[in-house]
Formats: sequence, structure tokens, C-alpha cells
Amino acid sequence: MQDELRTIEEQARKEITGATSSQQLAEFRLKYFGKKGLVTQYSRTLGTLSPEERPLVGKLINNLRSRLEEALKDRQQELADQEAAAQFERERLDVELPGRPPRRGHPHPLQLIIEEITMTFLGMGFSVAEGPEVELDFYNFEALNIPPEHPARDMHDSLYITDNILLRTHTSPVQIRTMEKLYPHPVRIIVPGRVYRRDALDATHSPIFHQIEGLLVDKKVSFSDLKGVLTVFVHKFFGEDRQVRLRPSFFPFTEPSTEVDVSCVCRGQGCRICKNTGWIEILGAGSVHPKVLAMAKYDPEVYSGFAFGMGVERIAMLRYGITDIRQFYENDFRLLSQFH
Ligand code: 2U9
Repeated sequence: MQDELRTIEEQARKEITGATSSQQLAEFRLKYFGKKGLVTQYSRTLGTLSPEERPLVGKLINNLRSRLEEALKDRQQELADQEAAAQFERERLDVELPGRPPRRGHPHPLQLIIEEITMTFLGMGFSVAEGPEVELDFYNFEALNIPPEHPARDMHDSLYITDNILLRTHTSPVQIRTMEKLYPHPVRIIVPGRVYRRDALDATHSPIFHQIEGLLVDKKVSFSDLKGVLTVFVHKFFGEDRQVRLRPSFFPFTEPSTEVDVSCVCRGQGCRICKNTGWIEILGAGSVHPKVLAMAKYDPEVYSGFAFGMGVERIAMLRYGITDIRQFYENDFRLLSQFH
């Protein structure tokens, strides 16, 4: 009997040590200590023994049981420790790993140009003015001396909301509104903003684009003041070594009117940017038409002024060498992330 128990113990210990999961240990417990378990069966035979043998064998079985229980408990702890260690390893966190830096935003190239141009005029005493993008026909056309039959007024050129309300086709209505507000004080404003035209989108046109316009109204303002202000602007924005050239032009709201060119970086050598002319057109300007002054109550006999306008996209394309206007609106990170 003692030998049998020893064999059982040896076998049992092997199984305990060999167990690799708590599932296997549970099976072991059933095999030895379950209702029909090996050790349990030995306990049942106690009844068949003589009264002298019974306590001795009972003690042997009990001792065996508690030794195996002990071994079982130890192995269970070992397996639990191993499992915990494996889990720690699986879920290991490197707390010193550098974090993922949040992606920084970039100012849009058009915004950079608007800010840079605006700054050069702030430096010359101009203030920024803004106004509505949905305008009355009066402010967008009539007050700017744009006659009823002018093509810009055609349904095919402007985006109308009702008969006399439209999306502004230039930022000029803001100048009219500012003159109304400031009369009879002098006006010296720069107006950046979004404008709308009924144009098809292609490499150089967009139905929505941006302008910066300027207006100066005071007593004794001359065309040469315009020339001086625009020359300072060109030198600050494009470089001191650039030349300015004025060509005669026509706009309903200025008289006389001019188109302003800046000399090309190629210094007249000829290149793609200036189409071998040596000059690049950058803005339109002129002395404010007496009718426009009068409609805003500024007496043209007392007051005079100059105005200018430029397309922001055009200037940004020149500055950054962008050849397709659509690139400004596609929000492609490969483009946007180049501007800091
Ligand atoms: C008032 C009086 C006069 C604004 C002006 C231009 C000339 C001009 C164009 C440049 C390219 C528009 O974006 S563009 O297509 N603008 O050439 N704009 S003078 O004249 C004004 C404005 C307001 C009260």
C-alpha cells in the first residue's frame, strides 16, 4: 500500500510539474481528488481495513493529499506568475518613447500674400476695411460709375441673388461704404477680400478669387501721389531693384486710369514669366473719377483721390511660381505644407 501511494505521488508530482496551464491543473485535481479520483478511491478502501491499520493508512493518505495540494498550489502560483509576466511583456509600454508631435497648421499661401501686401500699406498709414460679400447693385456698380449697359452688369458675368442683390464682383463697394461712413474726413484704406465672377474655372480663372484694393481720398491728392505710393509698394514687395511702368488704361471708376507693370526678374533677358517682354502686369489704378467722389458726397472740386486694385492669386502665383490657380483651392498638403 505504501509503495502504491509512493508511486501515485511520484506520478502526480510529475504531472503537476508538467502542467503548463491552470486548465491542466484543474484536470489533475479531478483525476486525483475528484469523486472517482485516484486518491479519493484509496480513501474509500479505508473501510475495508482493520481498525489497527485504518488510522495509519488514513494518515498516510491524508499526508499524501496535503503534500499534493501544496505542490498543486505552488505550481498554480508559478503558472499565474508566468502568465502575469507574459502579459506584462505583451502590454509593455515604453514610457520614454517620444510622443507623436501634433501636426502644425500652415497659413495658406493666399493669406501670406494678403498679410504681406497689407503690411506694406499699413506702413504707409493705410487702415484695413472690410465689408459684405453679398452686395446691393448700388454699391457694386452704380456708385462706381458702372453704367447700366456695362457688360459686368450682365447676368452672364455676375452672380445675382435677386434683381438688385449680387455677390460682389470686386471689393470696391467696401470703399464706397467707407466713404459714406467717413465723410467729410479723409480716407486711406486697404481692402482685402473675396470676390465672385461668373467665370469658368481654368488654370488662370476662378469664379471665386481675392483682391486687394486701396483708396485714398483727401484734399490735394495727385496722380503723382499714386505713383509714389505704388512705387514704394513695388519696391517693398518685389525688391528695391525693380522698376515700375505705368501704361494708360480705362476703368469706369478712375480717370485717368493706368495699368502698372513691374520689371521682370530676368532683367529684360526674356523669360517665360514675362513672356519675353521684360515686364509683368501686377495691378490697375487711377485717380478716382469725379462722378464717384460726387456720388459719395465728396465735392470733386475740393477732394481728389486715387485707387488701385490687384488680384491676390495672380500676385501669389508670381511670388511662389505656381502656374495653376486651382492649386490654391485644392488643399493638397504637399502644396500647403511648403508655406510656414
Ligand atoms: C473706388 C474708386 C476706385 C479700384 C481699382 C482697379 C483699378 C483694377 C483689377 C485688378 C485685377 C481687378 O482683380 S482684378 O481683376 N482692378 O485694375 N481697381 S482701380 O478703383 C476704385 C475702387 C473704389 C471708390
